[in-house]
This record gives sequence, C-alpha cells and structure tokens, in this order.
Amino acid sequence: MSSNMDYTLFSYWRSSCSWRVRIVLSIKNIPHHYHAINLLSGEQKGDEFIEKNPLKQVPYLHGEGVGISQSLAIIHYLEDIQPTPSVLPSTPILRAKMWEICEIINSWIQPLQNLTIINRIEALGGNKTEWAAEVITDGLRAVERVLEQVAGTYCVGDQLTIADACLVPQVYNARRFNVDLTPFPIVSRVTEALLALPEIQRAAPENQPDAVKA
Ligand SMILES: N[C@@H](CCC(=O)N[C@@H](CS)C(=O)NCC(=O)O)C(=O)O
Repeated sequence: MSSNMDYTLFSYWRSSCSWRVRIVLSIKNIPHHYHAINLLSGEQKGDEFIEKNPLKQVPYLHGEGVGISQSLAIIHYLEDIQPTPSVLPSTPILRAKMWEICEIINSWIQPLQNLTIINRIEALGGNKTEWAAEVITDGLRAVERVLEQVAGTYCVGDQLTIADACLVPQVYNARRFNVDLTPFPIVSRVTEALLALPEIQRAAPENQPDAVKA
C-alpha cells in the first residue's frame, strides 16, 4: 500500500453506494478519515462538493492528491493498492458472475431508486415507495437467479467479494421500501450471514459518525 496514504471518504451514513466502499475499506482494514455529506440537507449540491463531483453524489474518495467518484471505481482502486485480502474471486468465471451481481445492483436497481429519481417520480405524480419497491423486486429476482448458480456462505462461494459489498446495502434499502424478501431465500440467507460479520457491522449506517439515532 502507498506509504504516504491519507484517505478521506466523503459519505452519508444511509447512502448504499458509500456503504459498499465502507465495507471494502473495512474488509481490507484500510485507515481513512470520514467526511459526512448530508444528502437530506442538500450538502451534495453545494459549490464545494460539486467541485469534487459534478454528479452531486457520494461516495467520493480523496487520496494521493486526487479524488475518485463512483463506488466501483473506488473499490477497484482499493483492491489495487491493497490486494489482500482480495475481494475478487479467483477464477474468471466466478469473477464474471460476481460482476453480474454487482452490475444488476449498480446499473439497474440502485440508480432507479436513488433519492433524486424517487423525488422526481413523486413530483411527476407517481408513488415513490411503490416505484422503488418494484425496481428492487425486479432486480433482486435477477440477483437470486445468479446466486442459485454461485452462492456459498456468501454471494460467490465462501469468500467475501464486491458482490457482498453491493448486496448488503441493497437489501437494507429493500427493507426500507417494504419489499417482500420471501421469494428470495438465498438473498436473505447470504445477507444474514454477512450481517453477522464484524467487518460488515463496522461499515453499517448506524455505526457511522453522522448516523441519526432514532
Ligand atoms: N454510481 C454511483 C451512484 C452514486 C449515488 O447514487 N449516490 C447516491 C447515494 S447512494 C447519492 O449521492 N445521491 C444524492 C442525490 O440523489 O441527491 C456510485 O456507485 O457511486
């Protein structure tokens, strides 16, 4: 790992994409600072943050004099700077299946139920909760299919991978939107196994400095 490393993660406690990065930072035990960006008060839309990420989104990782947006790009970088423990499966086919899970979540489910989008759905007269529940259900059905092929204790066999970092936050959002998880027994079982791990618990929303206690 780079010796002059001084990383800052810009994150929001309930951001599922920030949570993905927090999980990988935790699995790899990479020291970093935490800088909270309050998405509900619109801090991501302030000039200072737009300068970092014009898409007005977290996560954003600053280190080595540069900033990186996009959770999967950040995770790739973390894997490169600290390859052990690896969050990539060891064979090409399992790596492909892992990316399949990641992309279903990263490119289909999450963008369609992101804060900006569901607020827009509501502004256009739609029901944001129903919308989010529908896209999450569709996506998790596809994830369940892949898990039937490759899951072990975790998403891909018994190794913690990037798919696990994507799944846990997405299931949390599924619960927030009252999605019925009964049709997805492997998603449910794997998530429970992951939530029992200290490295996953450390990254959980309620354990972040900006968590709002109920
Ligand atoms: N593809 C991006 C998505 C990032 C994203 O959607 N971030 C959400 C939180 S999970 C956000 O900052 N939303 C702010 C908003 O919609 O105003 C990634 O993987 O990092």
